Amino acid sequence: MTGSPRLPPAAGAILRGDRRALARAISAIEDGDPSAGPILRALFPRTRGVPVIGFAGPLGVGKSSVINQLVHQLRSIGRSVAIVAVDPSSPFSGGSVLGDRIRFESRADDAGVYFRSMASRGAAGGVAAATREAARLLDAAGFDVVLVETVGSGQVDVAIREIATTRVIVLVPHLGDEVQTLKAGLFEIADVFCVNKSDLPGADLARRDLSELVASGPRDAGWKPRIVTTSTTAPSGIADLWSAIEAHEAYLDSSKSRQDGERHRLAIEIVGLVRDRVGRDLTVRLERDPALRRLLDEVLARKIDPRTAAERLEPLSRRGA
Ligand SMILES: Nc1nc2c(ncn2[C@@H]2O[C@H](COP(=O)(O)OP(=O)(O)OP(=O)(O)O)[C@@H](O)[C@H]2O)c(=O)[nH]1
Ligand SMILES: [Mg+2]
Repeated sequence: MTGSPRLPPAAGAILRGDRRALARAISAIEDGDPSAGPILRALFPRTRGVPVIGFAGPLGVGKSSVINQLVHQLRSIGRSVAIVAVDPSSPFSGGSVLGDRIRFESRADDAGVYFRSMASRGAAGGVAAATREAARLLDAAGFDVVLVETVGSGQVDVAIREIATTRVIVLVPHLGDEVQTLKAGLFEIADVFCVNKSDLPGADLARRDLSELVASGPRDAGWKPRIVTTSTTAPSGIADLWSAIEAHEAYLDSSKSRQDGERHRLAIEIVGLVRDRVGRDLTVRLERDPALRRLLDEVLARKIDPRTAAERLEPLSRRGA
């Protein structure tokens, strides 16, 4: 497989560990720049399917702090690691909310650590799709593990379902409202619960609440979410967290789940790409194609409603294709 004659130079550079080529390619993905396409295409066969560990949870619970500690842990056992911080660049989320959010330690001297933040400026399919493609480049570039932090909660958190092989939900003692959030969606995506800030009171109680939630979950599931307690101030529990993550990764391998999960994520990705492309084409044609323009005129004149127009648009657009 080596020495493929048509490997684009940027792809070759990424395989050789060139950080600047990697950074440029990720920016191209982020910007929706078509130059990313040939690089992704060339590198896809070189990806190994490394673990992608997603971290989600409410604002300020210590996701970045935990990841920083995990990076130390991974380096101490000789694993290289890439960290992707997903920031949807939404005005409703982001760094200024808490003021004191932790930044990832820059480790420019360590070739085994790479940090990158991702926004969704022009990326096809949004920030989740861009993050997935970036993780793939990081895999091809040789990193052993990819850690993904989603900033904020809601839609982007749920997006880790479509990217990560193991999902860690980070919480703090005094779950209260958070348990409600969990019930509303995060709970069903958790493979590992990390109760962080265990130096604060209430960690044991939080752990017990979570155990009850886990116990009341689906009986026949092959994997019961693990619960670990961590602190990053006087670091503790980080090795346990990594063990829980590795246990889940091992479970994926021992069951058919890794392949099934990958199949499912690939299906979502491919459908998303088609939807994106068809959507873009249709938007252009709706404005230019006379038959499609007439349809839009009818909606404007309140003769038909948008749903009816969508139903008619499908066959009309196919006829013109
Ligand atoms: N007491 C205590 N504070 C912690 C711990 N871990 C993180 N913090 C503090 O919690 C605050 C938020 O930490 P971050 O790591 O930025 O949390 P985050 O979840 O990444 O925050 P966002 O990305 O903004 O959602 C900082 O002030 C940290 O110092 C911990 O184990 N114990
Ligand atoms: Mg953070």
